Order: sequence, then C-alpha cells, then structure tokens
Amino acid sequence: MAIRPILEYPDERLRTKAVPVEHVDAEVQQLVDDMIDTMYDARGIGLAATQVDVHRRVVVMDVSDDNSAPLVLINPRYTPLGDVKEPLSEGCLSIPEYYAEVPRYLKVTLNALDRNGEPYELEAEGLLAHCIQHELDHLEGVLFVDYLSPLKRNRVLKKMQKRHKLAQDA
Ligand code: GNR
Ligand code: NI
Repeated sequence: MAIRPILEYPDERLRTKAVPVEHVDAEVQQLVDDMIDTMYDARGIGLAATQVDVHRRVVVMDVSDDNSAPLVLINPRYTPLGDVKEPLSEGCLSIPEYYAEVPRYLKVTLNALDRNGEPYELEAEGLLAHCIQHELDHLEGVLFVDYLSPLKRNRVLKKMQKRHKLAQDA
C-alpha cells in the first residue's frame, strides 16, 4: 500500500498530455494499486495518473458508497451515446474544496483495458459517465475549471494560491 502525493491546481504538470500504456506489466499494476490506495485515502471517486505526476493513460474509479467497486481504465476511450449533455456538480482532488456544475454527456460507452490488460466495454450514465469524462480530460491536461467563465476561474486560482501560501507558512 502506497499513497502518492496529488498535484494541485495550478501546477503546470497537470497540463501534461499522457501517453498510452504499451504493456500492462507489473510496474503498471503497481501504479494502479497505488492509485486505488491514493483515491480511497483522499475520498475521491476517481483518480487519473496525471494527478500523481505519472503521464501515462491510466485511471482508477469507484463510484460505490463503500469502496467496493474499484474500476481500472487503461488506455480508455469513450463514445457519447446521444448528444444530450447534463450539468452535474463536480469536484476534483487537484482543486480541493471547490465545486461547480459542468455539462457532460449523459451516457457514454467506455472501452478500456483492465488491470490484467484485458479489453472490456461498458455503458455508463449518471455519475459514472460524468466521472469518465472528467478523468479522460485529466489525461489530456484538461481540468473542469477550464469550462468555467474567466471570472470564476480566476476566483478558483486566488483561492488555491491562498491555500498554498497557508500551507507554506505553516
Ligand atoms: O472525487 C471526485 N468527485 C467527482 C464528482 C463529480 C464529477 C467528477 C468527480 S472526480 C473527483 C476525483 C478527481 O479529481 N478525479 O480526477
Ligand atoms: Ni479530477
């Protein structure tokens, strides 16, 4: 069990585009296991490798109430099912204590490799569909605040700068 530090906005490393995983080997599985521990420790429902400063296409998720359903997404892709988007309040472990509504596709089909490198497909809607789109954005270096107005984004930036200054002074 290893908990890795999570990068926080506006850290420029969060803007790195992740590269595909070529082989799901023991090193990738170790990364997956650490990411699951880190996600549960931080009480998140998802975590992208980008957030732990590893720029490979790996995501973990668990939208269950009791941490009983970890999902592993390696080289994930999604296809929207329909073009309906719905706003839902989102948070991000890289932008602590800030929430805002973001419109996302209501339903998507996800294709990814699991922890053993086996391909799978699933249909997602609701929170899971939202989370998939949020996490895949991370792999592209995109954060949910990028969808907000410049005014709101600037408020978030100020709030984060204050948080980092307080942490530094402590
Ligand atoms: O914990 C998280 N909650 C959340 C809520 C709504 C939509 C997306 C998310 S993902 C987030 C964890 C995180 O930052 N993943 O990158
Ligand atoms: Ni996030």
